[in-house]
Amino acid sequence: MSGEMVDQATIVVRSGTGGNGSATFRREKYIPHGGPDGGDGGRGGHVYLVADAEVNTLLPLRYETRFAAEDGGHGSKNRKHGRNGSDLNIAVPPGTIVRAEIHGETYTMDLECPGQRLLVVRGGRGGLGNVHFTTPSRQAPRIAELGEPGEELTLELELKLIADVGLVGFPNAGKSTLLSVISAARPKIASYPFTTLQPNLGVVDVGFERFVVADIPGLIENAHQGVGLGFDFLRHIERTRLLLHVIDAAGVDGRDPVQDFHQINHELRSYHPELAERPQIVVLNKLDLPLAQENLDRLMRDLPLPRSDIFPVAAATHQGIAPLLTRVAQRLRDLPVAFRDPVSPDTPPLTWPVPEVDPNLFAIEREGDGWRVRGIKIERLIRMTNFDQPESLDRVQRVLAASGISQALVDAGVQEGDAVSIAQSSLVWSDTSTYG
Ligand SMILES: Nc1nc2c(ncn2[C@@H]2O[C@H](COP(=O)(O)OP(=O)(O)OP(=O)(O)O)[C@@H](O)[C@H]2O)c(=O)[nH]1
Ligand SMILES: [Mg+2]
Repeated sequence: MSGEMVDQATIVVRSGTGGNGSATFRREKYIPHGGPDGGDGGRGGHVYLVADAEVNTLLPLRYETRFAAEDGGHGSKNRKHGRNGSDLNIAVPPGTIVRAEIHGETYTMDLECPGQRLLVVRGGRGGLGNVHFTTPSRQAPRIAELGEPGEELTLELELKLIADVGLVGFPNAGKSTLLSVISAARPKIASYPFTTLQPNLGVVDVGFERFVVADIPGLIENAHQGVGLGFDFLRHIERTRLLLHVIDAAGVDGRDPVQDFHQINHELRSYHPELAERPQIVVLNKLDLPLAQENLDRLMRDLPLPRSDIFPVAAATHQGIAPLLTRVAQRLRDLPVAFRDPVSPDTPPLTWPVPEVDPNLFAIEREGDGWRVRGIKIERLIRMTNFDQPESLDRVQRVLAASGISQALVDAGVQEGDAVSIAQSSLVWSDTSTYG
């Protein structure tokens, strides 16, 4: 497809960080140390892309390119939970294609139907407050989790061009010539039939209005049965709102222009009855040729359309083009865009089809002179650990032991004093306490 106007944008989205859990204690009269009463942090806001039928361009996203959902509120005393951060909805036009790279893989999602939502980045979890960390041996836990950090992702957005207008007609009628005159598209033009082998799209600006025109290969008798090239391409214009029916008014190829008109409509009807019912504007082309001038009165009389929808033009010499485009823009204003059916608001959002991984799995690799531990659960724990709290460090050590990670490090040959990196943190291995 060749379309000179590409509607695209690159944005960076960030989900909210979870709120921190609280490590507070009840204050009671006469009791020096009341029990733990620190509440949990709230979840960070998610970021969604939402296909919105009211939006028809990605242009605003070229000016505002960074988006962040709200962070979760921190937990506080009296077991008070932090507020969840508000989710952020970014409106995009239906027909937007979204691309992102996640863990080195590129994913592509299609937001085609109005109302469709894509969860692009999840908000971080809220940290647990100290009420969760009491054990029989530890009645006053001075430990609470940090909120999980939000995620950042770069999104490449591209709006699929959906043709508003389809060009139909016999081969050689001048469809591609017309497209090249009304848009910046540069389709191949030649004096033999079937010059156009692939659909071309062109964007047409008329005043403040803009529409997309699709040029398809010429149709011939029995195109609907797959004769010629028409069959494959009729589907490209199935969703257009208006057809521009281009007729060689001079009959250069020796056919009668009125018969051409009926023949093409017969092919459209046979392919899809609905396609023949689509509003049409007829373009009588090649009016620069004497034969076309001779045919003109008869054509105006015999074509079963109001005169206001028949336009004599000479595409090759750019004659008669302006009133034609004004009429097309005017007709389109009253023709609704054929969106896909909207999805109901309670439909769950789409998510990236990232393969599911057991969160307990971990892997150990060398990193410089030290080691790196990877794994969903252990990385999340580390991100949510407040290393200022000695009891949090104990907790990390217990998890490392219980999950088998410590043993795996030993088996791999970890030495006293080695750096062990997990997520953004670097710990120092100590044989005596596992971690120092
Ligand atoms: N004299 C004259 N020739 C024209 C005019 N418009 C197009 N042509 C010629 O008609 C021939 C076919 O033009 P195209 O635009 O390739 O026709 P098409 O309908 O796209 O043809 P296919 O792609 O084969 O279906 C070319 O030689 C053009 O130069 C016109 O207004 N006047
Ligand atoms: Mg062509």
